Amino acid sequence: MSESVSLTKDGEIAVITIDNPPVNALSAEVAEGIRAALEAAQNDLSVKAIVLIGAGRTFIAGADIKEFGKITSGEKGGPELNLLLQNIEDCAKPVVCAIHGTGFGGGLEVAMACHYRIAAPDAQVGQPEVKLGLIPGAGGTQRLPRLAGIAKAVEMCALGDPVSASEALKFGIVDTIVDGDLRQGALAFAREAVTKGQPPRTRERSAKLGDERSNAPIFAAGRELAGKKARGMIAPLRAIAAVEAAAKLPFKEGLDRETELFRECLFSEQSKALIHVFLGEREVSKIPGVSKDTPTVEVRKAAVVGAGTMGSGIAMVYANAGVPVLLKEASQEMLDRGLGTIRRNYAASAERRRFTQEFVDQRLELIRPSLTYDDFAEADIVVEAVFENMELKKGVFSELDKVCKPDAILASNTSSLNIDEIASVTGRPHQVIGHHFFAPPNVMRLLEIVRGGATSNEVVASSLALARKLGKTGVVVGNCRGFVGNRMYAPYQREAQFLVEEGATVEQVDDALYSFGMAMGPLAAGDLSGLDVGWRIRKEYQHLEPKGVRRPLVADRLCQLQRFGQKTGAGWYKYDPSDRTRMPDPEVEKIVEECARAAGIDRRSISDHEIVERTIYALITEGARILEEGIALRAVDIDIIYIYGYGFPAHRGGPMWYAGTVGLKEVYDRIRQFRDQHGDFWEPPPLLRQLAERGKTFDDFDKERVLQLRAQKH
Ligand code: 3H9
Repeated sequence: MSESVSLTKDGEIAVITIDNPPVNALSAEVAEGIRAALEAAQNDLSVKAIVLIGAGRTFIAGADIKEFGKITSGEKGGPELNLLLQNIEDCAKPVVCAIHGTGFGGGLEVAMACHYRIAAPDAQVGQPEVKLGLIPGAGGTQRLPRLAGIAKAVEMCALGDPVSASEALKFGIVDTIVDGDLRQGALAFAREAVTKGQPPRTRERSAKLGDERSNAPIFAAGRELAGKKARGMIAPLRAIAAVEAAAKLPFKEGLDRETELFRECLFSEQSKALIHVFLGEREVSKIPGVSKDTPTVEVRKAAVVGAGTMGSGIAMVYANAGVPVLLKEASQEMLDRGLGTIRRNYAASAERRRFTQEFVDQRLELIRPSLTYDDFAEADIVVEAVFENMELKKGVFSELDKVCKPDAILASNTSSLNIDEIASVTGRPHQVIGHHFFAPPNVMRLLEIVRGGATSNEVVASSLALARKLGKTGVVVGNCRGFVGNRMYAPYQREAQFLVEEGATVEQVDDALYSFGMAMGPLAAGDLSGLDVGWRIRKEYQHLEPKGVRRPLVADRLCQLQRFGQKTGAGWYKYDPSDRTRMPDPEVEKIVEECARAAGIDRRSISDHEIVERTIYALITEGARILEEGIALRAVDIDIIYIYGYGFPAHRGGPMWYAGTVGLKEVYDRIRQFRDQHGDFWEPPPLLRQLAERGKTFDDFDKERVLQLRAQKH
């Protein structure tokens, strides 16, 4: 057949097996292999029924994502999947699809074109295309409503979340669940199917398609939900339009409409950005010196020092992954406060039905409070999460050095301090690493893994494996002030504040960036995390600041007035004490005007466009410096950090990818204008100049980097 598709026989049943590791992606070659195998099975008179099954860990997990770029660049045409699926559906012999692992995207579409579907108990099916900025493009929006009904199809196609085998059975997506050997189950099912006569064709079903009156509220609710859950994204709305076509048009016309909408999405900037994010999320775990064979420490027990907001949240992250964790504080009062926060967070999750009460009780049992370092010798990892102060952290690490076992990982949750300096107080700097979690740690996906000068490859590999176990995306970065995330955040915040001093209102800055797609505007985000945190860090680093350089004035002024943000009821905004509703504060406007007057700034009217350029280009400028210095390995590492740690919109691909969509030359020219207008912060880094002048993007930089890394390996 082909290398990835084989045809075998078991008596009168032909078995088509797809074997395209790691996830049996439906590449053009696999599609051609299935077509040829089907044709051979149809022509074989001794064959009475056909089973389609995947080898390895999963059935087809979707079309081959890596082929999309070739299609949009015109290098390759798309596989003719609709024709293949029609051939399967038209087959006169019953075709039984056996699903295990993840029958996703094109995989579910193939399955729905088969006459029968059986699933392993732990299988999942779904149409996750929207997460890649696409819609199902091989009949998923037309066949799924015919099997599962309009409401379920809208939910699955517009939100992209998978359903379990049992839910798939309940909604008629699969016909039965097979315990035990799936292949044997499929063979038995196929033999039975032979006796049933004309096999059912999904495209001919219409009983679940509803009518205009019953469907209208479903589409309206779907659009509203998609607008909230996937703000700014086109694909979910196009997916609903395609399901709407299934309800209104004959199958063939619905399929044509789906193809039209699929192509619109495929060629969109959003889809290219989201595919970059999908592949990037996997790329970031590829680190020179770290391979599958690098030995790792298996984390069975953990300990956290410090039960503040971060420490308590980190303890929850470990407990949620089933790892027993010691939580140490200096005083009973602080420990009780931390445990109180944990209990409240779990209670809220149980209330929202995110966790069951039983799960919550089990997790709470895993968190053991402590006032001493007793039992720390048992921990495979310790995460220090005390106040952001070097002396304090050094004190903790010299204690840890005394009490922890030699191969324990000693991690600091510092968000900006020098890891090498922290490690220097221990006799084992190779075991020390930064594990920078983001607030709230039990919610945010990012773990910035900070590699010190002496950190061993084993500790880096263990940290990456641990991130996966904890459900986090780990990105390895180098050691510098603020690492990648906070180092870039400083100029972003600086520009947001300068814009306010120069004439924009606080709300205008936040609204402009929210409309751009950020989860929250920078000033509202400052109020949420607490303005005192940055104030303390600024004071700690004051001696390093160059003299005579413009610095934001308002935040320090707010802190001097004890306006630390939401927790004190006032910061950049004021907050309703009953429900923390945010309100503009004329007091702040007065403070801003005073600061601007004192600094001799002529306030002016500022456009939303300038707000986005000044803040986002500040991220890009610092990101380019970080890349140049090798603090981040690839531009995509920065993109992933910003999407999962700072609420950058995934459909814009991260700041470095976004720069390429604007055009690096355009960004570079604008940055030079900003330098002329606003000073040397904006001096464009040489890397940015070189790429811009050569007509390249940061993605081109990454491609070269990946090739260099591969060459080093061989
Ligand atoms: C689609 O189907 C469109 C259709 O409607 C038809 C249109 C005409 N293609 O995630 P992992 C790679 S759109 C190519 O680490 P896990 C992945 O990059 C598609 N490669 O494993 C990685 O490579 P590497 C709809 C793929 O066990 C390796 O496999 N489908 C694909 O944690 C392992 O991946 C989806 O969106 C692919 N489709 O999770 C499903 N999928 O080792 C996307 C994975 O080089 N995939 N790879 O880094 C997933 O959600 C997860 O990969 C899955 C496995 C849950 C399947």
